Amino acid sequence: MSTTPTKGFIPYNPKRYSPEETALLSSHFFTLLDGRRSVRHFSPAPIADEVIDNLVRTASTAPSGAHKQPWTFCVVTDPATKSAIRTAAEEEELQNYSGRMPQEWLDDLAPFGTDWRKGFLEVAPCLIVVFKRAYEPGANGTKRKNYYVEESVGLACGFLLAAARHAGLVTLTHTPSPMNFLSKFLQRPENERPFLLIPVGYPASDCMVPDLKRKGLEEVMVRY
Ligand code: IYR
Repeated sequence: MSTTPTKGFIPYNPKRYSPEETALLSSHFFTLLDGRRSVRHFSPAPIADEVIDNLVRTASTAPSGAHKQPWTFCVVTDPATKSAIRTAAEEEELQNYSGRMPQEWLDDLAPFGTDWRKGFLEVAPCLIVVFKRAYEPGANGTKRKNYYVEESVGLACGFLLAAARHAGLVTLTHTPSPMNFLSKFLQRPENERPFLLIPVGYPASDCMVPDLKRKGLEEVMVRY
């Protein structure tokens, strides 16, 4: 059976695996990503530019509404910029942890041992600050629409975390709150809004993570 050629379409024939190979590959990928942990203790060891380029390339392969790719990945390795981001994030987080966050939230975070201090923002060799592009600026101040921006950028960030894990790197999915200061420090245009701040690096040699358990399949999946 052949499909009718359609203008603007090209053939797509990804490698077809046997059922056994498919089972093995799906299991291997699960094991790989099941080993991913959010990390707050980074080694300062640098990451090659080429590696970061590949992580961002991978993120940018994510599906997006009308293929608008409504994201910008700002890669920060400059120590002074990292330091300024840390200071600003800690100023906000100090207020969060000492009054702005309700007790229920603080209680929910207790197992993770987080507090207002964000040393990882300086220690991690690379901060990827992800911006969502609310719209695209057109000629004469017009605005071109983007679609499903949150979903699209969320998917791209997921791809980025998976790519980092695959390369043996660790990440933190960080949302300093509020994070408008990132737009200012990184001089982003009005159409871009900060979405996530993702420190990337190798884990510290004495890195510790909370002893979390993931939900079992029966808790997250319903078959019909
Ligand atoms: N942004 C704060 C608080 C925080 C909130 C959630 I939800 C977390 O999963 C972790 C932290 C902080 O970074 O400490």
